[in-house]
Amino acid sequence: MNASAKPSHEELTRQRQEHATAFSNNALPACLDLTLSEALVLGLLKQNVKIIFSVLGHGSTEVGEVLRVYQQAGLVKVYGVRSEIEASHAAAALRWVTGEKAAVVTSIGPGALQALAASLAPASDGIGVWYLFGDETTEDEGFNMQQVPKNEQGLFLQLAATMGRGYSLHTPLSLPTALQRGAATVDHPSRPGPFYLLMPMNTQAAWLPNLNLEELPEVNPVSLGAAEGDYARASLWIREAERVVVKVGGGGTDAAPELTTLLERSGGALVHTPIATGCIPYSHPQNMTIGGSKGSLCGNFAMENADLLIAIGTRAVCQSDCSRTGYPHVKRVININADLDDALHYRHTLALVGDVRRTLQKLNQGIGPGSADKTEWLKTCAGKKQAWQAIKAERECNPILVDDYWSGPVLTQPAAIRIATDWAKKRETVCFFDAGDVQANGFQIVEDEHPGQTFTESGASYMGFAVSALLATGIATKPFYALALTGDGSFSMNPQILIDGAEHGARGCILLLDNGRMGAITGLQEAQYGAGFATWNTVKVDYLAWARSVPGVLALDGGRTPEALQAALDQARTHQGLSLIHVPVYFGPDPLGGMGVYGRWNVGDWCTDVQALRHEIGL
Ligand SMILES: Cc1ncc(C[n+]2csc(CCOP(=O)(O)OP(=O)(O)O)c2C)c(N)n1
Ligand SMILES: [Mg+2]
Repeated sequence: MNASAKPSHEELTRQRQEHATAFSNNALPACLDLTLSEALVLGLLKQNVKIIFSVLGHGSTEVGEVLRVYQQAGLVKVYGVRSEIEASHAAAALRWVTGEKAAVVTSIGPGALQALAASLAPASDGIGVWYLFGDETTEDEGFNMQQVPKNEQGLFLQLAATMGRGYSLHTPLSLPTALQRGAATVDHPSRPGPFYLLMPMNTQAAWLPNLNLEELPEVNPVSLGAAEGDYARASLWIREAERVVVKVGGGGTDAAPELTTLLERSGGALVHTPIATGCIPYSHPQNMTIGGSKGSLCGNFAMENADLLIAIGTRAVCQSDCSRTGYPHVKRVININADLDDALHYRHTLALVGDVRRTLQKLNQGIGPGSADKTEWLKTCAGKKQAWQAIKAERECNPILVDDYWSGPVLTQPAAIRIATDWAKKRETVCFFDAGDVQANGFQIVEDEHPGQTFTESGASYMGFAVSALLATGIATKPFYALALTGDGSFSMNPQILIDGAEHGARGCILLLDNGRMGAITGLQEAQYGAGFATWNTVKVDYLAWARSVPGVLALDGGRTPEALQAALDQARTHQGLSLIHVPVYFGPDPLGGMGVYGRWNVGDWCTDVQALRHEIGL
């Protein structure tokens, strides 16, 4: 095929339409004349990236124009939204819940920086998302508006590459390599993450004559194998231990059968991180539920008293191991992780580096049935789980407290969350949790029987994630219904969802638990310094009026009793689109207003003691 010069605008559009049709019919020629932006879109399509969340700007109009033509041809679907943060959260939620890939397309500068900030969520939770950011021109003719205002090169790339992996399309023909790096990041077999493709404004429209399309990478699924390791020694350690705790993080969420066998064969008590809720059924007698800085009575008991830790797919975030003070009596660690650094995190470790499920299968074989009897340990743990259930039941029986801000009796957060999550469970509704007390009470309360019931963005704990995640519900190839449990603080960070959710067919309900404050932080301030500061408002916002102002959004008062909340949830579910239920909730010193704290945390004025303990333990 003869390479041509770049054609006129009309001809370019016609050619793009022709390419799109040929792509649909699997009839593209081996080589094409096209712009870098079109090649990029074709490359993403070859990677199965068809969903785009965007806030376009002057830094991304060229790629936007290609997307317009490709959307007309039915190959991509572009959702123009009102905040890059919301766009990023929606893309992350879509991948997390359904596995479908998406790209976030922004302009240069503030738009890219907002998306970069939000990408802390997929970076922390291990979710593969593409980011396409407009970037400064490569000829350095002078400052570009919105670039980082320094006379230096590639500063956005430096920023992005600090968060994840990035690539600048500085040289157009590096595109195939850029796409391959992106695929390896976004589809990484054990720890996917965000990939940032920086698109300089002057290369987006660069003409690539006769581009060999073979160079654009295919999807290439890769799986890891079981760890090579000393399984005999691991089995011996398990036999010799008296009190085994099995700690499961996000990397262990799809290993229920293997975890169950491990529990049978090791006599261990399982404790999980917030993200791994449902890794085995809550009702399993050896499931001690959540453990960590906030934790639970039984989960933290198991961690506190164990002498052997089997860590599985966890990167030991402060919240989950009490800032490295969570296992004061652990003498040995068996650490199963695909990441070497994570596997070697603790001392006295036997690291098994490989795929979690396959490694567990080998370990289970190694231990064999009937070799470890830890009846006493499991009996004590079961007693603690009973005590934890009693704490929960007490809150269920006392759902209403008198509150200062609301000048009267209102529901407590634990009661409202319990009602809502029970309701969701019965209706196979996915629950997203936003940051704050809502999130912490939430992961203490939920009783998931399998993964995929609760999505609690606890990696970055990014306020506004849950409500923005609702955007994914109507966009997914198989749409789903979801409940976003959020606080007044978190919802106010991303209220765009009301407009974008209505516009793009979200199916879900925002359950807004309003305590007129950023309660989690007031709570911390009071616990550490005896006084809250700058974490509340005195104005009472009419959130129902916000919801009512958007056509198609159903606004419901959730009331002040369990019955009223139930009724509102039922009514919300009959609505096809997006709804918002406003529930005033209690904030105050009454222990029935929260679920309690069972662990330690290296923050504020607790640091001296927590750090001293960490060094004393020396794990
Ligand atoms: C974007 C962002 N900013 C700040 C924080 C720190 N932070 C964590 S929870 C929280 C307060 C949450 O308030 P709200 O959503 O009302 O929930 P509540 O604790 O009152 O239940 C803050 C400020 C955060 N996690 N995310
Ligand atoms: Mg609040």
